[in-house]
Amino acid sequence: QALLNKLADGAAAYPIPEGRKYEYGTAGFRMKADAGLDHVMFTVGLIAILRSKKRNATIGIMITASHNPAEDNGVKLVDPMGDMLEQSWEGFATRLANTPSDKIPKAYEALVNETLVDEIRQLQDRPAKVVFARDTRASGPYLVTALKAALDAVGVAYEDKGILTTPQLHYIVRCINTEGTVYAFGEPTEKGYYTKMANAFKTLMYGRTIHGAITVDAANGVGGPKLRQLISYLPTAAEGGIDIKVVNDDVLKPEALNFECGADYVKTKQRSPPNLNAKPGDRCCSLDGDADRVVYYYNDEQNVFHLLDGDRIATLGAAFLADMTRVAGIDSKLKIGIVQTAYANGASTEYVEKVLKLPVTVTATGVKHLHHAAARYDIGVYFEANGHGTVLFSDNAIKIIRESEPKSPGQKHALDSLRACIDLINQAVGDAISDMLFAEIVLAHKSWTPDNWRNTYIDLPNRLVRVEVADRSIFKTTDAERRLTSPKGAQEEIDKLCSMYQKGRAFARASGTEDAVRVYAEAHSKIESEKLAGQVTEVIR
Ligand code: 16G
Ligand code: ZN
Repeated sequence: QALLNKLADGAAAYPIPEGRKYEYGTAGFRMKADAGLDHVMFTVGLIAILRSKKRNATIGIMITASHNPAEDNGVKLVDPMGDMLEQSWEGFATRLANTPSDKIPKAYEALVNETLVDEIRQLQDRPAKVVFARDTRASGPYLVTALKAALDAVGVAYEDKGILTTPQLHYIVRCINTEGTVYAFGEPTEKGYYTKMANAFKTLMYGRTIHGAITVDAANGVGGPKLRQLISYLPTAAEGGIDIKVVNDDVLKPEALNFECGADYVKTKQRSPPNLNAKPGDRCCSLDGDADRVVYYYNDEQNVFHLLDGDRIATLGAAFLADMTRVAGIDSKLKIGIVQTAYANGASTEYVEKVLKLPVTVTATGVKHLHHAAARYDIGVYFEANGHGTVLFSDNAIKIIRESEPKSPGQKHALDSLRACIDLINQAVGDAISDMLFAEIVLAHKSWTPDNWRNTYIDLPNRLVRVEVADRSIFKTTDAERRLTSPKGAQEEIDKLCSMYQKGRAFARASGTEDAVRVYAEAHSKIESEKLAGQVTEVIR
Protein backbone atom coordinates (compact mmCIF):
# COMPACT_ATOMS: atom_id res chain seq x y z
CA GLN A 1 0.00 0.00 0.00
CA ALA A 2 2.85 2.36 0.85
CA LEU A 3 4.29 1.61 -2.60
CA LEU A 4 0.98 2.37 -4.30
CA ASN A 5 0.76 5.71 -2.52
CA LYS A 6 4.28 6.62 -3.55
CA LEU A 7 3.52 5.68 -7.14
CA ALA A 8 0.36 7.76 -7.09
CA ASP A 9 2.26 10.77 -5.74
CA GLY A 10 5.11 10.35 -8.21
CA ALA A 11 2.94 9.84 -11.27
CA ALA A 12 0.70 12.80 -10.48
CA ALA A 13 3.47 15.20 -11.51
CA TYR A 14 3.50 13.75 -15.06
CA PRO A 15 0.00 13.64 -16.51
CA ILE A 16 -0.83 12.60 -20.09
CA PRO A 17 -1.59 15.64 -22.23
CA GLU A 18 -5.16 15.66 -23.56
CA GLY A 19 -5.65 13.26 -26.47
CA ARG A 20 -2.07 11.96 -26.56
CA LYS A 21 -1.48 8.33 -27.60
CA TYR A 22 1.85 6.58 -27.25
CA GLU A 23 3.38 3.57 -28.93
CA TYR A 24 6.61 1.67 -28.32
CA GLY A 25 7.72 1.43 -31.95
CA THR A 26 10.84 0.23 -33.76
CA ALA A 27 12.89 2.90 -32.04
CA GLY A 28 11.10 2.90 -28.66
CA PHE A 29 8.99 5.94 -27.79
CA ARG A 30 9.80 9.07 -29.74
CA MET A 31 8.08 12.47 -30.04
CA LYS A 32 8.39 16.20 -29.32
CA ALA A 33 10.13 16.29 -25.95
CA ASP A 34 7.50 18.58 -24.40
CA ALA A 35 4.47 16.66 -25.72
CA GLY A 36 4.07 14.37 -22.75
CA LEU A 37 7.28 12.38 -22.96
CA ASP A 38 7.81 12.92 -19.23
CA HIS A 39 4.75 10.76 -18.55
CA VAL A 40 6.29 8.06 -20.74
CA MET A 41 9.59 8.29 -18.87
CA PHE A 42 7.84 7.58 -15.59
CA THR A 43 6.19 4.47 -17.00
CA VAL A 44 9.35 3.28 -18.73
CA GLY A 45 11.09 3.36 -15.35
CA LEU A 46 8.45 0.97 -14.03
CA ILE A 47 8.73 -1.35 -17.03
CA ALA A 48 12.51 -1.45 -16.57
CA ILE A 49 12.01 -2.51 -12.96
CA LEU A 50 9.68 -5.34 -13.93
CA ARG A 51 11.98 -6.45 -16.72
CA SER A 52 14.96 -6.39 -14.37
CA LYS A 53 13.15 -8.56 -11.83
CA LYS A 54 11.98 -10.92 -14.54
CA ARG A 55 15.46 -11.42 -16.00
CA ASN A 56 17.28 -11.05 -12.70
CA ALA A 57 19.69 -8.69 -14.45
CA THR A 58 20.47 -5.02 -14.98
CA ILE A 59 18.28 -3.30 -17.57
CA GLY A 60 19.32 -0.20 -19.55
CA ILE A 61 17.35 2.87 -20.52
CA MET A 62 18.59 5.18 -23.29
CA ILE A 63 17.13 8.64 -23.69
CA THR A 64 17.62 9.83 -27.26
CA ALA A 65 15.77 10.66 -30.46
CA SER A 66 18.67 9.66 -32.70
CA HIS A 67 18.50 11.52 -36.03
CA ASN A 68 15.31 13.45 -35.20
CA PRO A 69 15.35 17.24 -34.82
CA ALA A 70 16.66 18.80 -31.62
CA GLU A 71 13.20 19.43 -30.12
CA ASP A 72 12.35 15.73 -30.17
CA ASN A 73 13.42 13.15 -27.69
CA GLY A 74 12.70 9.52 -27.01
CA VAL A 75 13.44 6.53 -24.86
CA LYS A 76 14.15 2.87 -25.36
CA LEU A 77 14.89 -0.09 -23.14
CA VAL A 78 17.98 -2.27 -23.33
CA ASP A 79 17.82 -5.97 -22.44
CA PRO A 80 20.51 -7.75 -20.36
CA MET A 81 22.79 -8.73 -23.26
CA GLY A 82 22.75 -5.19 -24.60
CA ASP A 83 20.13 -5.97 -27.22
CA MET A 84 16.76 -4.34 -27.77
CA LEU A 85 13.86 -5.00 -25.43
CA GLU A 86 12.22 -8.33 -26.20
CA GLN A 87 9.33 -7.73 -28.57
CA SER A 88 6.68 -9.33 -26.37
CA TRP A 89 7.34 -6.61 -23.79
CA GLU A 90 6.76 -3.71 -26.15
CA GLY A 91 3.05 -4.17 -25.59
CA PHE A 92 3.41 -3.85 -21.81
CA ALA A 93 5.41 -0.66 -22.31
CA THR A 94 2.77 0.75 -24.67
CA ARG A 95 -0.06 -0.18 -22.34
CA LEU A 96 1.49 1.41 -19.25
CA ALA A 97 2.49 4.54 -21.15
CA ASN A 98 -1.16 5.03 -22.17
CA THR A 99 -2.35 4.69 -18.58
CA PRO A 100 -3.42 8.02 -17.01
CA SER A 101 -1.31 9.01 -13.99
CA ASP A 102 -4.01 8.31 -11.36
CA LYS A 103 -4.45 4.74 -12.68
CA ILE A 104 -0.73 3.93 -12.75
CA PRO A 105 -0.47 2.33 -9.27
CA LYS A 106 -3.24 -0.18 -10.09
CA ALA A 107 -1.88 -0.78 -13.58
CA TYR A 108 1.61 -1.41 -12.20
CA GLU A 109 0.22 -3.88 -9.71
CA ALA A 110 -1.63 -5.67 -12.49
CA LEU A 111 1.52 -5.81 -14.61
CA VAL A 112 3.46 -7.30 -11.69
CA ASN A 113 0.94 -10.11 -11.63
CA GLU A 114 1.01 -10.52 -15.38
CA THR A 115 4.73 -10.31 -16.13
CA LEU A 116 6.14 -11.93 -13.02
CA VAL A 117 3.52 -14.61 -12.92
CA ASP A 118 5.65 -17.76 -12.74
CA GLU A 119 7.14 -17.76 -9.30
CA ILE A 120 5.43 -14.63 -8.25
CA ARG A 121 6.82 -14.29 -4.73
CA GLN A 122 10.51 -14.76 -5.52
CA LEU A 123 10.39 -12.62 -8.61
CA GLN A 124 8.63 -9.79 -6.87
CA ASP A 125 11.13 -9.78 -4.06
CA ARG A 126 14.14 -9.78 -6.32
CA PRO A 127 16.07 -6.53 -6.31
CA ALA A 128 15.87 -4.61 -9.56
CA LYS A 129 18.78 -2.72 -11.08
CA VAL A 130 18.64 -0.11 -13.80
CA VAL A 131 21.27 1.98 -15.62
CA PHE A 132 20.45 4.87 -17.87
CA ALA A 133 22.10 7.48 -20.06
CA ARG A 134 21.06 10.23 -22.43
CA ASP A 135 22.35 12.00 -25.52
CA THR A 136 23.15 15.73 -25.63
CA ARG A 137 19.59 17.03 -26.12
CA ALA A 138 18.54 19.93 -23.90
CA SER A 139 15.41 18.06 -22.74
CA GLY A 140 17.47 15.15 -21.38
CA PRO A 141 17.97 16.30 -17.76
CA TYR A 142 14.26 17.02 -17.25
CA LEU A 143 13.29 13.62 -18.66
CA VAL A 144 15.79 11.99 -16.30
CA THR A 145 13.92 13.64 -13.42
CA ALA A 146 10.69 11.95 -14.46
CA LEU A 147 12.46 8.62 -14.83
CA LYS A 148 14.09 8.90 -11.41
CA ALA A 149 10.73 9.72 -9.84
CA ALA A 150 9.50 6.25 -10.83
CA LEU A 151 12.67 4.47 -9.76
CA ASP A 152 12.65 6.29 -6.42
CA ALA A 153 8.96 5.60 -5.81
CA VAL A 154 9.59 1.86 -6.04
CA GLY A 155 12.98 2.22 -4.37
CA VAL A 156 15.29 0.36 -6.75
CA ALA A 157 19.03 0.71 -7.28
CA TYR A 158 20.02 2.71 -10.32
CA GLU A 159 23.03 4.34 -11.89
CA ASP A 160 22.89 7.51 -13.91
CA LYS A 161 25.63 7.20 -16.55
CA GLY A 162 25.18 10.78 -17.73
CA ILE A 163 25.77 11.50 -21.40
CA LEU A 164 26.69 8.52 -23.60
CA THR A 165 26.17 7.31 -27.14
CA THR A 166 23.44 4.69 -27.52
CA PRO A 167 25.99 1.93 -28.27
CA GLN A 168 28.05 2.89 -25.22
CA LEU A 169 25.05 2.33 -22.98
CA HIS A 170 24.31 -1.01 -24.66
CA TYR A 171 27.97 -1.94 -24.13
CA ILE A 172 27.83 -1.09 -20.43
CA VAL A 173 24.62 -3.06 -19.87
CA ARG A 174 26.17 -6.13 -21.46
CA CYS A 175 29.40 -5.72 -19.47
CA ILE A 176 27.50 -5.50 -16.18
CA ASN A 177 25.46 -8.60 -16.91
CA THR A 178 28.36 -10.74 -18.10
CA GLU A 179 30.92 -9.69 -15.49
CA GLY A 180 32.78 -12.66 -14.04
CA THR A 181 31.42 -15.16 -16.61
CA VAL A 182 33.17 -16.72 -19.61
CA TYR A 183 31.23 -14.25 -21.75
CA ALA A 184 32.65 -11.22 -19.90
CA PHE A 185 32.24 -8.38 -22.38
CA GLY A 186 34.58 -5.84 -20.80
CA GLU A 187 34.87 -3.30 -18.06
CA PRO A 188 31.46 -1.66 -17.54
CA THR A 189 32.70 1.91 -17.86
CA GLU A 190 33.20 4.46 -20.58
CA LYS A 191 36.96 4.07 -20.18
CA GLY A 192 36.56 0.31 -20.53
CA TYR A 193 34.78 0.90 -23.82
CA TYR A 194 37.61 3.06 -25.18
CA THR A 195 40.44 0.80 -24.06
CA LYS A 196 38.81 -2.37 -25.39
CA MET A 197 38.33 -0.75 -28.78
CA ALA A 198 41.74 0.92 -28.88
CA ASN A 199 43.60 -2.30 -28.01
CA ALA A 200 41.77 -4.26 -30.68
CA PHE A 201 42.46 -1.48 -33.16
CA LYS A 202 46.22 -1.61 -32.44
CA THR A 203 46.30 -5.37 -33.01
CA LEU A 204 44.46 -5.06 -36.30
CA MET A 205 46.71 -2.23 -37.50
CA TYR A 206 49.87 -4.26 -37.05
CA GLY A 207 51.92 -3.90 -40.23
CA ARG A 208 49.18 -1.89 -42.02
CA THR A 209 48.85 1.75 -42.98
CA ILE A 210 45.75 3.86 -43.21
CA HIS A 211 46.26 6.30 -46.05
CA GLY A 212 45.04 9.84 -45.57
CA ALA A 213 42.69 11.18 -42.94
CA ILE A 214 39.09 10.14 -42.36
CA THR A 215 36.71 13.05 -41.87
CA VAL A 216 33.91 12.24 -39.44
CA ASP A 217 30.74 14.36 -39.38
CA ALA A 218 29.34 13.83 -35.87
CA ALA A 219 25.92 15.38 -36.60
CA ASN A 220 26.57 17.87 -33.76
CA GLY A 221 25.54 15.09 -31.43
CA VAL A 222 26.97 12.97 -28.65
CA GLY A 223 29.23 11.09 -31.08
CA GLY A 224 31.50 14.16 -31.42
CA PRO A 225 32.81 14.46 -27.86
CA LYS A 226 32.88 10.69 -27.45
CA LEU A 227 34.88 10.19 -30.61
CA ARG A 228 37.33 12.84 -29.46
CA GLN A 229 37.79 10.89 -26.25
CA LEU A 230 38.39 7.66 -28.14
CA ILE A 231 40.98 9.41 -30.33
CA SER A 232 43.06 10.10 -27.21
CA TYR A 233 43.37 6.31 -26.77
CA LEU A 234 44.26 5.59 -30.42
CA PRO A 235 47.71 5.80 -32.04
CA THR A 236 48.02 8.71 -34.45
CA ALA A 237 48.85 8.19 -38.11
CA ALA A 238 52.49 9.00 -37.33
CA GLU A 239 52.44 6.24 -34.71
CA GLY A 240 51.03 3.74 -37.19
CA GLY A 241 47.42 4.50 -36.33
CA ILE A 242 44.75 6.75 -37.71
CA ASP A 243 44.18 10.41 -38.41
CA ILE A 244 40.54 11.27 -37.60
CA LYS A 245 39.21 14.74 -38.36
CA VAL A 246 36.03 15.39 -36.37
CA VAL A 247 33.65 17.99 -37.80
CA ASN A 248 30.13 19.05 -36.82
CA ASP A 249 30.82 18.34 -33.17
CA ASP A 250 29.13 21.38 -31.65
CA VAL A 251 26.96 20.06 -28.83
CA LEU A 252 26.50 23.42 -27.13
CA LYS A 253 24.22 24.89 -29.78
CA PRO A 254 21.13 22.70 -29.39
CA GLU A 255 19.54 23.57 -32.73
CA ALA A 256 22.65 22.41 -34.62
CA LEU A 257 21.90 18.75 -33.83
CA ASN A 258 21.25 16.80 -37.05
CA PHE A 259 20.80 20.08 -38.90
CA GLU A 260 22.21 19.82 -42.43
CA CYS A 261 24.53 17.08 -41.30
CA GLY A 262 24.54 13.54 -39.97
CA ALA A 263 23.97 10.09 -41.44
CA ASP A 264 20.27 10.55 -42.11
CA TYR A 265 20.82 13.83 -43.96
CA VAL A 266 23.53 12.33 -46.15
CA LYS A 267 21.58 9.14 -46.87
CA THR A 268 18.24 10.77 -47.69
CA LYS A 269 19.59 13.84 -49.53
CA GLN A 270 22.37 11.82 -51.21
CA ARG A 271 24.76 14.66 -50.64
CA SER A 272 27.56 15.71 -48.34
CA PRO A 273 26.89 18.14 -45.47
CA PRO A 274 27.49 21.61 -46.98
CA ASN A 275 30.23 22.58 -44.52
CA LEU A 276 32.49 19.58 -45.01
CA ASN A 277 35.01 20.95 -47.54
CA ALA A 278 36.46 17.57 -48.43
CA LYS A 279 38.77 17.20 -51.42
CA PRO A 280 38.21 14.65 -54.19
CA GLY A 281 39.11 11.17 -52.97
CA ASP A 282 38.91 12.09 -49.27
CA ARG A 283 37.10 9.49 -47.19
CA CYS A 284 34.24 10.97 -45.19
CA CYS A 285 31.60 9.46 -42.97
CA SER A 286 28.60 10.72 -41.03
CA LEU A 287 27.25 9.50 -37.70
CA ASP A 288 23.70 10.11 -36.57
CA GLY A 289 22.64 11.98 -33.41
CA ASP A 290 23.25 9.09 -31.01
CA ALA A 291 26.12 7.46 -32.94
CA ASP A 292 24.52 4.13 -33.81
CA ARG A 293 24.43 4.71 -37.57
CA VAL A 294 27.20 5.47 -40.03
CA VAL A 295 27.46 5.98 -43.78
CA TYR A 296 30.58 6.67 -45.86
CA TYR A 297 30.92 8.89 -48.91
CA TYR A 298 33.44 10.73 -51.06
CA ASN A 299 33.70 12.87 -54.15
CA ASP A 300 35.55 11.38 -57.11
CA GLU A 301 38.08 13.25 -59.28
CA GLN A 302 35.18 14.75 -61.27
CA ASN A 303 33.71 15.95 -57.97
CA VAL A 304 30.78 13.56 -58.27
CA PHE A 305 29.37 12.52 -54.91
CA HIS A 306 29.25 8.79 -54.10
CA LEU A 307 27.53 7.27 -51.11
CA LEU A 308 28.92 4.09 -49.55
CA ASP A 309 26.01 3.06 -47.38
CA GLY A 310 25.24 0.25 -44.95
CA ASP A 311 25.09 -2.31 -47.77
CA ARG A 312 28.67 -1.40 -48.67
CA ILE A 313 29.94 -1.59 -45.10
CA ALA A 314 28.33 -5.03 -44.80
CA THR A 315 29.92 -6.38 -47.99
CA LEU A 316 33.30 -4.88 -47.10
CA GLY A 317 33.24 -6.38 -43.62
CA ALA A 318 31.90 -9.76 -44.69
CA ALA A 319 34.50 -10.11 -47.46
CA PHE A 320 37.25 -9.39 -44.93
CA LEU A 321 35.94 -11.78 -42.29
CA ALA A 322 35.42 -14.55 -44.85
CA ASP A 323 39.01 -14.06 -46.11
CA MET A 324 40.42 -14.14 -42.61
CA THR A 325 38.61 -17.36 -41.66
CA ARG A 326 39.93 -18.92 -44.88
CA VAL A 327 43.52 -17.86 -44.17
CA ALA A 328 43.13 -19.03 -40.58
CA GLY A 329 41.97 -22.41 -41.89
CA ILE A 330 38.71 -22.39 -39.95
CA ASP A 331 36.27 -21.44 -42.72
CA SER A 332 34.81 -24.94 -42.99
CA LYS A 333 33.78 -24.80 -39.32
CA LEU A 334 32.02 -21.43 -39.46
CA LYS A 335 28.83 -20.39 -41.22
CA ILE A 336 29.16 -16.78 -42.34
CA GLY A 337 26.16 -14.88 -43.66
CA ILE A 338 24.77 -11.42 -44.34
CA VAL A 339 21.43 -10.07 -43.18
CA GLN A 340 19.75 -7.29 -45.14
CA THR A 341 16.33 -5.70 -45.45
CA ALA A 342 14.28 -5.18 -48.59
CA TYR A 343 15.95 -1.76 -48.93
CA ALA A 344 19.32 -3.34 -49.69
CA ASN A 345 20.28 -2.57 -53.24
CA GLY A 346 19.69 -5.55 -55.53
CA ALA A 347 23.25 -5.25 -56.83
CA SER A 348 24.63 -5.72 -53.32
CA THR A 349 22.57 -8.87 -52.79
CA GLU A 350 23.76 -10.25 -56.09
CA TYR A 351 27.38 -9.41 -55.21
CA VAL A 352 27.14 -11.21 -51.86
CA GLU A 353 25.59 -14.31 -53.37
CA LYS A 354 27.54 -14.55 -56.63
CA VAL A 355 30.94 -13.03 -55.84
CA LEU A 356 31.41 -13.45 -52.13
CA LYS A 357 29.40 -16.68 -52.31
CA LEU A 358 27.83 -16.05 -48.93
CA PRO A 359 24.18 -16.63 -47.97
CA VAL A 360 21.82 -13.67 -47.54
CA THR A 361 18.90 -13.53 -45.12
CA VAL A 362 16.30 -10.80 -45.63
CA THR A 363 14.26 -9.55 -42.66
CA ALA A 364 11.75 -6.83 -41.89
CA THR A 365 13.05 -3.30 -41.26
CA GLY A 366 14.31 -2.50 -37.76
CA VAL A 367 17.50 -3.47 -35.97
CA LYS A 368 15.90 -6.08 -33.71
CA HIS A 369 14.81 -8.18 -36.69
CA LEU A 370 18.21 -8.11 -38.34
CA HIS A 371 19.99 -8.74 -35.07
CA HIS A 372 18.04 -11.91 -34.35
CA ALA A 373 18.56 -13.25 -37.86
CA ALA A 374 22.31 -12.52 -37.68
CA ALA A 375 22.54 -14.46 -34.43
CA ARG A 376 21.66 -17.62 -36.37
CA TYR A 377 25.01 -17.52 -38.22
CA ASP A 378 28.41 -18.18 -36.63
CA ILE A 379 29.51 -14.86 -38.05
CA GLY A 380 26.43 -12.80 -38.93
CA VAL A 381 26.99 -9.45 -40.61
CA TYR A 382 23.90 -7.28 -40.56
CA PHE A 383 23.33 -3.79 -41.89
CA GLU A 384 20.40 -1.70 -42.95
CA ALA A 385 21.14 0.43 -45.99
CA ASN A 386 20.74 3.49 -43.73
CA GLY A 387 23.86 2.54 -41.79
CA HIS A 388 22.51 0.66 -38.74
CA GLY A 389 24.48 -2.54 -38.26
CA THR A 390 27.18 -4.68 -36.76
CA VAL A 391 28.67 -8.17 -36.78
CA LEU A 392 27.69 -10.95 -34.38
CA PHE A 393 30.01 -13.82 -33.47
CA SER A 394 28.32 -16.92 -32.04
CA ASP A 395 29.66 -18.61 -28.91
CA ASN A 396 30.80 -21.40 -31.20
CA ALA A 397 32.68 -18.97 -33.44
CA ILE A 398 34.34 -17.26 -30.49
CA LYS A 399 35.44 -20.61 -29.11
CA ILE A 400 36.90 -21.77 -32.44
CA ILE A 401 38.65 -18.46 -33.07
CA ARG A 402 40.09 -18.33 -29.55
CA GLU A 403 41.18 -21.96 -29.36
CA SER A 404 42.53 -22.70 -32.84
CA GLU A 405 46.28 -23.35 -32.94
CA PRO A 406 47.97 -21.56 -35.84
CA LYS A 407 50.18 -23.69 -38.09
CA SER A 408 51.95 -20.84 -39.86
CA PRO A 409 52.72 -17.15 -39.35
CA GLY A 410 49.95 -16.37 -41.84
CA GLN A 411 47.42 -18.36 -39.84
CA LYS A 412 48.57 -16.71 -36.63
CA HIS A 413 48.11 -13.28 -38.11
CA ALA A 414 44.61 -14.16 -39.34
CA LEU A 415 43.59 -15.62 -35.98
CA ASP A 416 44.98 -12.61 -34.10
CA SER A 417 43.04 -10.35 -36.46
CA LEU A 418 39.80 -12.28 -35.96
CA ARG A 419 40.26 -12.20 -32.18
CA ALA A 420 40.74 -8.46 -32.36
CA CYS A 421 37.62 -8.09 -34.55
CA ILE A 422 35.57 -9.76 -31.83
CA ASP A 423 36.67 -6.95 -29.49
CA LEU A 424 36.65 -4.07 -31.95
CA ILE A 425 33.13 -4.68 -33.22
CA ASN A 426 30.42 -3.78 -30.72
CA GLN A 427 28.35 -6.93 -30.78
CA ALA A 428 25.76 -5.58 -28.39
CA VAL A 429 24.34 -3.28 -31.05
CA GLY A 430 25.31 -1.35 -34.19
CA ASP A 431 27.89 1.26 -33.23
CA ALA A 432 28.89 4.00 -35.67
CA ILE A 433 32.29 4.60 -34.09
CA SER A 434 33.23 0.95 -33.96
CA ASP A 435 31.86 0.31 -37.47
CA MET A 436 33.90 3.24 -38.78
CA LEU A 437 37.14 1.92 -37.28
CA PHE A 438 36.35 -1.53 -38.67
CA ALA A 439 35.78 -0.15 -42.17
CA GLU A 440 39.02 1.86 -41.95
CA ILE A 441 40.95 -1.25 -40.98
CA VAL A 442 39.51 -3.37 -43.76
CA LEU A 443 40.31 -0.66 -46.32
CA ALA A 444 43.87 -0.56 -44.96
CA HIS A 445 44.20 -4.35 -45.13
CA LYS A 446 42.99 -4.34 -48.72
CA SER A 447 44.85 -1.12 -49.61
CA TRP A 448 41.62 0.14 -51.12
CA THR A 449 40.68 3.68 -52.05
CA PRO A 450 36.99 4.67 -51.89
CA ASP A 451 36.92 4.16 -55.68
CA ASN A 452 38.12 0.56 -55.30
CA TRP A 453 35.47 0.00 -52.67
CA ARG A 454 32.70 1.43 -54.83
CA ASN A 455 33.75 -0.51 -57.88
CA THR A 456 33.17 -3.91 -56.23
CA TYR A 457 29.64 -3.59 -57.64
CA ILE A 458 27.58 -0.80 -59.15
CA ASP A 459 24.34 0.07 -57.34
CA LEU A 460 21.13 -0.26 -59.30
CA PRO A 461 19.47 3.15 -59.70
CA ASN A 462 16.68 3.44 -57.14
CA ARG A 463 14.04 5.70 -55.79
CA LEU A 464 12.40 5.94 -52.37
CA VAL A 465 9.08 7.81 -52.09
CA ARG A 466 7.11 8.76 -49.00
CA VAL A 467 3.40 8.52 -49.75
CA GLU A 468 0.67 10.04 -47.59
CA VAL A 469 -2.35 7.77 -47.46
CA ALA A 470 -5.70 7.94 -45.66
CA ASP A 471 -5.02 4.86 -43.54
CA ARG A 472 -1.64 3.18 -43.59
CA SER A 473 -2.83 0.33 -41.37
CA ILE A 474 -4.50 -1.36 -44.34
CA PHE A 475 -1.06 -2.03 -45.86
CA LYS A 476 -0.05 -5.46 -44.62
CA THR A 477 3.04 -7.27 -45.82
CA THR A 478 4.65 -10.69 -45.90
CA ASP A 479 8.02 -12.11 -47.00
CA ALA A 480 10.16 -9.61 -45.06
CA GLU A 481 7.93 -6.70 -46.13
CA ARG A 482 8.60 -7.39 -49.80
CA ARG A 483 5.03 -8.33 -50.71
CA LEU A 484 1.66 -6.83 -49.85
CA THR A 485 -1.09 -9.15 -48.65
CA SER A 486 -3.52 -6.27 -48.27
CA PRO A 487 -5.13 -4.29 -49.88
CA LYS A 488 -6.34 -7.03 -52.14
CA GLY A 489 -4.95 -7.07 -55.65
CA ALA A 490 -2.27 -4.44 -55.03
CA GLN A 491 0.62 -6.91 -55.09
CA GLU A 492 -0.51 -8.37 -58.42
CA GLU A 493 -0.41 -4.90 -59.93
CA ILE A 494 3.05 -4.21 -58.49
CA ASP A 495 4.31 -7.54 -59.88
CA LYS A 496 2.99 -6.66 -63.29
CA LEU A 497 4.70 -3.26 -63.22
CA CYS A 498 8.04 -4.71 -62.07
CA SER A 499 8.03 -7.25 -64.86
CA MET A 500 7.91 -4.43 -67.41
CA TYR A 501 11.40 -3.19 -66.43
CA GLN A 502 14.83 -4.68 -66.70
CA LYS A 503 15.97 -5.53 -63.15
CA GLY A 504 12.70 -4.03 -61.93
CA ARG A 505 11.99 -4.53 -58.23
CA ALA A 506 9.61 -2.56 -56.03
CA PHE A 507 7.75 -2.82 -52.76
CA ALA A 508 5.49 -0.74 -50.54
CA ARG A 509 5.32 -0.92 -46.74
CA ALA A 510 3.74 1.15 -43.99
CA SER A 511 6.37 3.16 -42.12
CA GLY A 512 6.88 2.18 -38.50
CA THR A 513 7.93 5.69 -37.51
CA GLU A 514 5.79 8.06 -39.59
CA ASP A 515 2.19 8.23 -40.74
CA ALA A 516 2.99 7.27 -44.32
CA VAL A 517 3.69 4.42 -46.71
CA ARG A 518 7.14 4.08 -48.23
CA VAL A 519 7.58 2.95 -51.81
CA TYR A 520 10.96 1.67 -52.97
CA ALA A 521 11.77 0.90 -56.59
CA GLU A 522 14.92 -0.02 -58.43
CA ALA A 523 15.64 -0.79 -62.07
CA HIS A 524 18.32 -0.89 -64.72
CA SER A 525 18.32 2.89 -65.29
CA LYS A 526 17.55 5.98 -63.27
CA ILE A 527 14.59 6.93 -65.43
CA GLU A 528 13.09 3.47 -65.21
CA SER A 529 13.48 3.32 -61.43
CA GLU A 530 11.71 6.65 -61.11
CA LYS A 531 8.95 5.64 -63.45
CA LEU A 532 8.41 2.38 -61.59
CA ALA A 533 8.32 4.22 -58.24
CA GLY A 534 5.73 6.60 -59.65
CA GLN A 535 3.53 3.81 -60.96
CA VAL A 536 3.66 1.85 -57.70
CA THR A 537 2.78 5.05 -55.86
CA GLU A 538 -0.34 5.33 -58.03
CA VAL A 539 -1.29 1.75 -57.12
CA ILE A 540 -1.25 2.38 -53.40
CA ARG A 541 -2.61 5.91 -53.34
C1 16G B 1 13.73 2.80 -36.84
C2 16G B 1 14.75 1.71 -36.78
C3 16G B 1 15.59 1.72 -38.03
C4 16G B 1 14.71 1.62 -39.25
C5 16G B 1 13.67 2.70 -39.24
C6 16G B 1 12.67 2.48 -40.35
C7 16G B 1 15.95 0.84 -34.87
C8 16G B 1 16.87 1.15 -33.74
N1 16G B 1 15.61 1.87 -35.63
O1 16G B 1 14.33 4.04 -36.80
O2 16G B 1 16.47 0.65 -37.96
O3 16G B 1 15.48 1.70 -40.41
O4 16G B 1 12.97 2.65 -38.01
O5 16G B 1 11.74 3.51 -40.31
O6 16G B 1 15.53 -0.30 -35.07
P1 16G B 1 10.38 3.42 -41.12
O7 16G B 1 9.60 2.25 -40.59
O8 16G B 1 9.74 4.73 -40.91
O9 16G B 1 10.74 3.21 -42.58
ZN1 ZN C 1 20.50 6.48 -34.04
